[in-house]
Amino acid sequence: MAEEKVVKVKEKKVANPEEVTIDPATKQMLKRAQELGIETVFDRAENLKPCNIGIQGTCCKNCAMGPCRLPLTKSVTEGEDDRKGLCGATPNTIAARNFARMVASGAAAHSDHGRSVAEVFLSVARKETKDYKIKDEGKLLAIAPHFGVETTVEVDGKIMDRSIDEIALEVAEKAYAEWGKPEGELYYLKRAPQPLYERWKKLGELPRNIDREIVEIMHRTHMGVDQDYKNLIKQCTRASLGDGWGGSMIATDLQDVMFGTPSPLQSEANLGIMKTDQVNIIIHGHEPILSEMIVAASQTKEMLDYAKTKGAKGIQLGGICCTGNEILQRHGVPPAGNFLQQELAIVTGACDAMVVDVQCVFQNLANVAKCFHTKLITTHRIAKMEQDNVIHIQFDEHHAMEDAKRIVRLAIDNFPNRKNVMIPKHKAVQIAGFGVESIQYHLGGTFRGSYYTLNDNIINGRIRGIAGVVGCNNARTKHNEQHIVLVKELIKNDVIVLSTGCNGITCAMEGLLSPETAQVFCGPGLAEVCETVGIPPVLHMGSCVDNSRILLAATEVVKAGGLGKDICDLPAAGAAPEWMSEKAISIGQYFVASGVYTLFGLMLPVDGAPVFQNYLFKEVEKIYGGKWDVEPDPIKMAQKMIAHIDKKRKALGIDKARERVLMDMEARRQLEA
Ligand code: SF4
Ligand code: MSK
Repeated sequence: MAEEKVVKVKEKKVANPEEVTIDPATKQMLKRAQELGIETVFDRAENLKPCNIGIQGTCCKNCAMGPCRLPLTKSVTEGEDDRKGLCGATPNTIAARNFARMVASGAAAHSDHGRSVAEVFLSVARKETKDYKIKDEGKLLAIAPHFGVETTVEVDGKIMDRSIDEIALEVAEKAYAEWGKPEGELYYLKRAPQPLYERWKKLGELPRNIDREIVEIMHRTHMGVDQDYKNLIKQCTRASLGDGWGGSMIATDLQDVMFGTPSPLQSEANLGIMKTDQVNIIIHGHEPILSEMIVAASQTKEMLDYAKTKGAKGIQLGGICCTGNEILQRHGVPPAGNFLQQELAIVTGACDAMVVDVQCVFQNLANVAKCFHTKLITTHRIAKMEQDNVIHIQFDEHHAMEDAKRIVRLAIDNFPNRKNVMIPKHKAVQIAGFGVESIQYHLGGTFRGSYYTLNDNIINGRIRGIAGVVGCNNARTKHNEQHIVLVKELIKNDVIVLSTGCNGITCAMEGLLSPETAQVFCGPGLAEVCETVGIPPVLHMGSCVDNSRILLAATEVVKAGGLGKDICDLPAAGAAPEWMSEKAISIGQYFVASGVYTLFGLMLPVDGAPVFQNYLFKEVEKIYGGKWDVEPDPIKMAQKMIAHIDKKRKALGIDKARERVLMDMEARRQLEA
């Protein structure tokens, strides 16, 4: 008699909505997903735990003799460390190679985004597309000299302005060549403070072109090539500088030239921005080439009239992740959520189309979309999905508006198919759209044309220092909690926060991007400055590539004077409390190499190689003036950042000024009492 086969199906765990997020809209949608039997990232995180060796950074699979796994065990820490891969690779080599490959991937993602932008800009300059134009001529004129492009010309002894078309074409060609020019160095490196540029030069770490440094990481980390962790980090610096001061910075600048330089504007944030009576189109990914066009298409009378024929009162766009940040900064399109909320935007049942381009897009969106009427549309030739319910509409800048209208029409046609809708009420008002230029306007003034007022307030101690807080969410930690606890602790201690990426969206959702916040959460000095100039204590500066704006803002602070001669002299620090993306590693490395003390939350996959870890966490400071650190506790993270800021204030001789300001405040309080 055949034995009955008993197949034991392991019960899948589900996440507890109260424990995995601090955001009420996320809790509500997660509960709904679970009631409907729809699995999300929060549930998967309960069932799939990270690999204990991978998390230490000491698993090598760079050749077919491996994978060689070298975990840090108790006996290793207590005795002699003789761990080796089959080829003899040490834990330092393996962890450094893995780290370097993360830098390469992150730099490639940012820089390929930049390349797409440069290609479209070249089409604009060559007049090959009618749908994109130069919107900000001033920005073009401002960046042209950095590419060695003259903006004037001498004719018969007279200085004449060159035509915008001529300048645009030369800038476009030079910018595009940055990815593969055969010799020289990247143009934008000279935008850094002079001592920083000289340091990179002396170290022999000036990137030659953007692509080459990424390719060289892949070569060096191939089996049997670079087996010196210090030498590998030198290459990480080259590739990451090619990202921050190269591909990302060019992306930001050319996007500003074509789509407009952001300036402060009001918007909202969170899933509550979606509308029951309008067509909801959620735009997710990173490259604003398409999303800009969808914004334009959705505002045409043709599309609005068409929406009415289907019973909708209008078209509501919402962003997720950084393509959302791009259209927020320039058009005020509200973000519907951050990285971990992407599946939940569909769970509302009100998402008529989700349009995705590149980076940070969950493949599981297709499975969630299957449970609703949502059309999931991929648009980029390099980013498709295998599931059969996904529609691919390949976007081409040569017929951009046509493609965008096709997508918007698809969403409108889908509006009557909605069934079970539940949109959370939660949303918050925000002021976004900050950039190097708008900070100058608000905190510097056009008269002096610099960051004078900001510096003055740092010197007199009202503002204790500057923090760049950026980056993702990560399902391995409570959604949004570390971002918010960290940022609140910083502003409470008079540290102004420059934000990008999903941190910006998180702060917006929690209401930290409104000027009124200053009185509630800030220390007295920062509150006073925010109130006087009418800014929030957290300045949202855009998307992942817009971290380049933070580098340039720091450079402007150096230029304005009184706070040292280099970025590493500034009372400043950086953090990515809930990071998850390889792009964050590239960003971290270029901030460290630019002189910034940079802390990551959760972990950094280097624990399994203590010597290499020590190099990143301590020794590199002697080389670059900045260093890496990891701190999972957001309060301790803030304390470490503040201690660093205070150390820099002391070195600058401005620590006493702050003590005086605080004494004055206290004295005033006592007087009032
Ligand atoms: Fe193992 Fe060396 Fe091959 Fe890596 S490169 S898998 S350590 S043999
Ligand atoms: S989107 S890289 S989750 S910030 Fe730029 Fe957010 Fe991080 Fe993606």
